[in-house]
Amino acid sequence: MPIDATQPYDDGNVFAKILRGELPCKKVYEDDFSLAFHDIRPQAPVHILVIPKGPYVSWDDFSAKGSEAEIAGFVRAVGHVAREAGLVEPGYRLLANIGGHGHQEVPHLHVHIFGGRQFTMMIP
Ligand code: DGP
Repeated sequence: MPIDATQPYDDGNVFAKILRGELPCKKVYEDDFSLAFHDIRPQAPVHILVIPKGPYVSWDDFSAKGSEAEIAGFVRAVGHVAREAGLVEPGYRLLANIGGHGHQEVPHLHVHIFGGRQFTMMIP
């Protein structure tokens, strides 16, 4: 079920559990601000999720409340992960779902990195 992006942060969500090491993930990258791991239901040959380590429900509160260091670190992490995955050429897609209309299901900000196939203008 899509979430309400204005809800308070719930530290029982699955990505909070992954961050605390309570659930496993196939990690591809980690630094002070971010963690990246393979999506459990891949929609492309490469489907990686990048999450900030801070307690942010969505892009909305991260962009409003995240520190400059967290935001810069997270943006750099997304680019780094895509480069390391070899996606810059031929290209890739970034996606962040926000709230109900965005069909966000996990209430911890995540950016999807999709690659390894041709995408259309439509969201996959
Ligand atoms: P979204 O609709 O943007 O909230 O997408 C949530 C994504 O998270 C979806 O592609 C599946 C993925 N996902 C959900 N639970 C888990 C999990 O426990 N582990 C991993 N690796 N991915 C998960």
